[in-house]
This record gives sequence, structure tokens and C-alpha cells, in this order.
Amino acid sequence: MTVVGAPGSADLVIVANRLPVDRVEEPDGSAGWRRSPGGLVSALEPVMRENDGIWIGWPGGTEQDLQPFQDDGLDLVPMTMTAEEISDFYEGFSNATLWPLYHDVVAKPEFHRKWWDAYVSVNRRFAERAAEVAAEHSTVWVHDYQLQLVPAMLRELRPDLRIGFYLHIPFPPNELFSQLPWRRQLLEGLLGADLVGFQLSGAAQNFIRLVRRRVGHKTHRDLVYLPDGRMVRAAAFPISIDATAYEDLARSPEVTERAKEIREAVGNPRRIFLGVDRLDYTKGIYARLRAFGELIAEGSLDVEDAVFVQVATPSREQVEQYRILRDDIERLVGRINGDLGKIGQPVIHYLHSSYPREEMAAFFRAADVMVVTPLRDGMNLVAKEYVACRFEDDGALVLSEFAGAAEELRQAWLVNPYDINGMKAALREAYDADGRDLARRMRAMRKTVTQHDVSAWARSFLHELSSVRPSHGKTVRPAKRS
Ligand code: ADQ
Repeated sequence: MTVVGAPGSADLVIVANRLPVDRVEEPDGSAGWRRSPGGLVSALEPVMRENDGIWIGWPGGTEQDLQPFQDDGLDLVPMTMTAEEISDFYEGFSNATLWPLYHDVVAKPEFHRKWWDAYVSVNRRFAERAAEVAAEHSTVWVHDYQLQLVPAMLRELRPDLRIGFYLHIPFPPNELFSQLPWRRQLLEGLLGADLVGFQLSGAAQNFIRLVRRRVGHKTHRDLVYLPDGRMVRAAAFPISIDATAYEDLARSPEVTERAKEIREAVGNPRRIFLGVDRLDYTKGIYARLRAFGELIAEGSLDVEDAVFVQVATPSREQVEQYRILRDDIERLVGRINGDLGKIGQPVIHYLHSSYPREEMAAFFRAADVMVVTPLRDGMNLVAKEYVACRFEDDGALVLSEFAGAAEELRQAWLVNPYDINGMKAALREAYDADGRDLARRMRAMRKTVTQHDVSAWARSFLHELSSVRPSHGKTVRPAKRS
């Protein structure tokens, strides 16, 4: 057996900011690992097993002495982070510069040279680690906005590799991207990849246009021609979920029972509205709750008939914008419940907590109207998870036009999240919709989500990556269909 993380040992290297595990303390006080549930892990796990894959990422925290290890058969290489790097690279450049800039500047991005320096040095460390563990002519797949410099840094160290990059969030147009003082460096970083994948084709076009304009390379359609003869392809690969796993969970007797309990706990109203989001200013939680509050205040909906359950996962709590957002939302919830609720009957049930997947599936089954109204979102997996759980072809989805998912889930009630009256009208329509209308819409959306699941996404990216440089060494074997 080879040692995990041995030099030159891996045929497929996944590089992401986070490892798919969290550090936890065991009852006996020792440190252990718990698999963090996520679509990305379940998508990549089969391909990793099939290809001697290895995953490089940060496990969270500041512990410095971490060794590569195996967890449930997956080879994991932990990267360390100092407290200063967490503050400058992660909370700073990644989440207070790039995140708001790439999401339509819905919050004001901050530009600090010290943050950029930390971004460069952390990216370099990730690239060096990947260069160490990757076997000759193997494939490295780099993920997301925290690591956009890794492709070029890695190519310089290891020109033999086949390198893919996937961006999980939107990629902005020139008008916004060009604010960035380091715009050219970021574009050049991405151009180290052979294939750059985005959620939507509009994002891929933004990238191609920016490369032509800011770096000056020749482009044609989805290809960039570099002076050294290499080609880089930019294309859309809309991400998805493990739809069958969600459906199986939703059908289970435990989840069915739990969904009933949830309905009873909120007073068995005619309709339950549900929001599930990371507590993030891009998710449009504030305007959505205002819209619902107004419907109740005006008497369009009655609190006996309709309640709103908002599940908000704690997120990036060290970043100031997120603390302000939390206060704003909690004040609004307090005001709406104070003004409009009755004893034992709040209008909004607000939960600031993270839940296991079974509980999430129970929420999805209990809800009649799922309200997903981000101001901007790369894809939004919650919308797809809801659809996957509605195996009885019922339930309504109200979905923002500005979520990537809106390009596929056309049968949802599509709304402009900036238009409160428009959202109110859509919520009311979804409330009133009859069973036939719901079934027609849900059937079509379920077909989309089942056919384009997360393993199809991973397969198509890796397939495309191997055909971008067909004459180049080993090809990643697709995972067998389960
Ligand atoms: P996120 O911004 O995190 O992802 P999303 O796609 O909705 O947004 O994924 C959130 C995930 O967390 C979902 O799987 C959801 O079920 C889960 N979740 C949310 N609240 C939870 C809670 N309280 N308890 C437990 N689980 C909870 C980024 C981009 C998206 C893109 C994804 C994937 O911002 O646009 O869709 O990556 O590429």
C-alpha cells in the first residue's frame, strides 16, 4: 500500500479550499474527522476511487501539524492556515473582495494589498502541494474562487499535467471585474488550466471577452489561443445534486414521519413556505421575508393559513458584513412576529442552525412553497434538492431569475428578487396554484434534475478535460455508473 500523499502518487488530484471533512473532538478528547456532507464530495468520490484520487484542502482551524490521512477510503491531504492567513486570504480577499465582486457587487468589495499578498502566497502553497503529489501526466482539478492562481502556478511547476478549473460562483462582466486592481493576474492564473468550467455559458463568455481585452490573447468562440501554442477552453457545466439520494431520503419512513411532525409543530397551516440558505447577503433573505410579512399585514394571507419557515445556516461569522446582515434579518423577523403574530403562532419561524441531511429532506417534504430568491447565485443547489424531494409531483418553487438554476428550472415561478410587489404576486400565485398546475411544473423540473445529476456533471467536465488535450498522457477513467 502506498503512503497517502506520497510524492508523485496520485492520478487525479482535487484541489479545493476545504477538505470534505471537519475536525471534531471525540468523546475521549482526541481529535477525529467527520465527513462534511456536500454534493461535491458525493460527486467526486466515485471518480476518486476509480483513479487513485487524492483531495488537497484546508480542514478549518489553525492547527499546524497535520499529516495526510485516509478517511473512509478517501485519501486526504490537509493544508494548514495561520490565523493571519485565515483573516487575510480567507475572510479578506476571498470573502470580502472576490465574493461580493463576483456577485454583482451586492455588497461593496474591499481592496487591500495585504490581502492580495496573502492570496498569492496561499495559492502558491496549494499549487506546490499539488505539484508534489500528482503522478506524471496526471489530472489536477482545481475548485473555486479562492484558488484562481493555482492553475498557472501549477503549470509552471508541472507542465506535464492536465489541469482543469471549475468556478462555483458567477463570473462577472468586464464592467465589474475590471474594478479589481489584480484583474490581469487573476485571468492569467486561470489561463494555466486547459479547461475552465463555469455554471453558465454567459460566465464563460465573460471570461473569454475579458481575456481578449485585458490580456490581449486571440480568442475564437470558447477557445483562447496562447502565444506558446497551447489552447484553453472555457465552457459551462451547470452543477447539480445527487438527485436519487435525495429522493430516497425523502421517501424513507423516518423522513415522512418527521415531515408530518414539522407540519404539526407549526400548527398545520394550509400552506408552509420555506427558505433555506446560508446566511449570506447574496441570498435575498431580507426582501423575501418583507414580501411575506406584507402579504400577512395586508390580509392577502392569514397567519392561520400560511407560515414561513426560514432556515439560515450560520456562515462567515467573522466577516463584518455577515454580522450586520444577521442583525438586520433578526430585527426584521422580530418586528414581523411582534406586529403580526398571535400567541403560539409566529408568522415566521426562524432557525439559525445547521441540520443533517435527513432533517433538510424532512423540511423539503413538509414545505408547500419553496422560496429561493437570491440577488445573485452561481447555481443554488437548494432549489434542486427541493425538486428532488418532491416525488409526489407536488409543491411549488418560487425561484429568482438571478440564480443559475433558473436557466434549467424554467417551470418554477420565476421572480426578480429586487421587485417586492412581483415577489408578493408570485408567492400568492404559488399559494393558490391547483394540483394539476403544480404537477405539470414539478414533473418537468424533476425530469431535468434527475437527468442532469451531479455525477453527470463530474463525468462531463472530466470527459471534456481529457479531450482538450487528447494527445496528452493519461485520461481519467470515468466512474462506473451506479
Ligand atoms: P452555496 O452558496 O453554499 O454554494 P447552495 O448551492 O444553495 O449555496 O448550497 C448550499 C448547500 O448547503 C445545500 O446543499 C443545502 O442543502 C445546504 N444547507 C443550507 N442550509 C443548511 C442548513 N441549515 N443545514 C444543513 N445544510 C444546509 C456555492 C454557490 C452556489 C452553487 C454551489 C455549488 O454559491 O451558487 O450552487 O456552491 O456549486
